[in-house]
Amino acid sequence: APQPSAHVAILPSAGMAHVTPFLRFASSLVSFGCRVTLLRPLPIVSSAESLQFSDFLSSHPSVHCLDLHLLPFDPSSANSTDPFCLQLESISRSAPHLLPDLLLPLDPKPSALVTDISLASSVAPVSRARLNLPCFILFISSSSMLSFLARFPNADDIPGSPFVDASMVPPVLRDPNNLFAQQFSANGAALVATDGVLVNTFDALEPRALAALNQGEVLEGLPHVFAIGPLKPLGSKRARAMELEWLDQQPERSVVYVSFGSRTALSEAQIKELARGLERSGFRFMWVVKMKIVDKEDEEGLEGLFRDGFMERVKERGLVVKHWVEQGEILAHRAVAAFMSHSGWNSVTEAAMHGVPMLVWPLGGDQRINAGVVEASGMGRLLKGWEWGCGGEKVVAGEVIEEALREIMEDVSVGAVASCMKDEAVRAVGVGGSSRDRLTGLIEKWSK
Ligand code: BUP
Repeated sequence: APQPSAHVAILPSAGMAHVTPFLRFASSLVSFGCRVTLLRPLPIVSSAESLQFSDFLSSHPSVHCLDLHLLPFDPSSANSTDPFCLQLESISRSAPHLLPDLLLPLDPKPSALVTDISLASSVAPVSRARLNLPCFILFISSSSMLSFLARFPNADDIPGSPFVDASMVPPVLRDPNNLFAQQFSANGAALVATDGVLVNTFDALEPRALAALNQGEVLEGLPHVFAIGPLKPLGSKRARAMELEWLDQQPERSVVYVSFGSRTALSEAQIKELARGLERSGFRFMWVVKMKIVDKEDEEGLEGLFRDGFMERVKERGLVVKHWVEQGEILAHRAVAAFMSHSGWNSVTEAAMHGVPMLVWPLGGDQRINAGVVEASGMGRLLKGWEWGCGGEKVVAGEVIEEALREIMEDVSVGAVASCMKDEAVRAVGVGGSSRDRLTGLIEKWSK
């Protein structure tokens, strides 16, 4: 077959959940012979993101990186204190001014611009009008979330996603004055002005939502939705970490992996109850504790947090860490039996890819809808009694957590579904697989 000559410009936004799938996508494009120009917004909020960009660039020397130096932005002019939300606003305001100077001189010219949904309303119009480039969205959440976004603010009766209802709308989206709610609404409205939406999902995980989106049932005029996932993790060149060595010592399928993602910290009271639940359950566990939203500020040691001897009492069967771990490799490890997660979409796709059943505990944003996808697929369960605020101002008792852990560890049916999901995920991205064929089809289109 002739080598593709597609040249794709990629503009991610802020936060690990956004940057990770973009770099995975860029890596796939490179593996199919595409030329990739990566636009990197600077400065970067978290250390984890900086490190991920630099690791990616050193392992993908053919990728051309252009820095997008964000224009000065007064955070007090935006109604939010969330550092990631503010960064996103800053990228969104700067990108339309900076993109023409960065992209127009490129030779060969890119054939498409792929950007994040959080930048759709600012970037899509510029892409078409000033850059003369088709603009695609790489949607970093579930197809059900895409359907919700397309119909926002209406959350009831979404075709293909019958489990979604108004109670799943995160509190932040119920306040029309909130910056995030305003960004969300503008970006949803911009979907129809894009040339296609690529989603990090696969047919077997969200069959009904994908069908409804592409049959025009969700929103008239919506461009085509391409399920191209699960996007393959980049892999690490670093030395094998201590947590993997620890897992090597544990019996097959015996460990609960606990992590609530890179953005949200549980309250201190909740961290203590979670410790109690894990201890009471008697299961082996690996827990990534996060106490501050931005990693650079997370300096308090674990000793200061657990002063009651918890660490000492569980040291034979529990590993508690506060640093960044290679989650992909942990979920792939034979010792891991279940994943207690906030149901960030990357985490869900990684669990699906490795056939790990999930106990989901949403904390914000798209996570409750993603948790609905997990439940509907059969590969996991929602924490019993869950409601918005659990983990923050509402503290879930250790006994409830203990019970939920027992249920997920002993549920044979979720285990069986998760294991089928793994086979389906492997099939989707393998030769002749649905996700792979869609991506190569797009590359072919971009090569013309
Ligand atoms: Br924490 C952590 N190691 O220690 P999500 C996360 N990750 O590899 P998020 C690690 O970051 P939102 C760690 O594998 C996933 O690819 C993890 O993305 C990786 O949640 C990514 O799961 C996290 O989508 O974002 O970042 O909390 O709240 O927006 O869903």
